[in-house]
Amino acid sequence: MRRAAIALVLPFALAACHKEAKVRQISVEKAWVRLSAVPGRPAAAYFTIKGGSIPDTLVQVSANPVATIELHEGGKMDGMMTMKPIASVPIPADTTVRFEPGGNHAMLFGVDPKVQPGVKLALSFKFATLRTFVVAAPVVGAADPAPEGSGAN
Ligand SMILES: [Cu+2]
Repeated sequence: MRRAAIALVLPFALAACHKEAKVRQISVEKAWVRLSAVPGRPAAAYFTIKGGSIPDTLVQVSANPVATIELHEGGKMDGMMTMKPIASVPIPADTTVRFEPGGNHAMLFGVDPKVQPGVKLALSFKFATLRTFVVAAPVVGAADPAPEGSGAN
């Protein structure tokens, strides 16, 4: 008798628990890649990271057809575009962090020539929590506008 009562109560308890523990996960959106005008020169990747309920840190971006990808901090000094490599990028909780032209970006060195405008490049994003996302990033040419819906046009 007692056992049956517990069995009845348990599903409700689990449901309530589930609701309260609803944690928003970090997400990577609107990723895209712009190739260099000069073959063999590095390409740049842009994307938007939406922080989850728990702070995290972007530590690596990688892709199979790319030899090396560095995170770069972009800025301006004396009217000139500048950039420098950064080891990681903190993603505070509930904060949107944008990597966009003129600002922070990922720099793609040694891009396989088969990566051409119109294809999608599978970019892998690794976070300090070991969470990893793979996002299909549309590739555009150097003079092309940013892809529709990328937030950069
Ligand atoms: Cu750069």
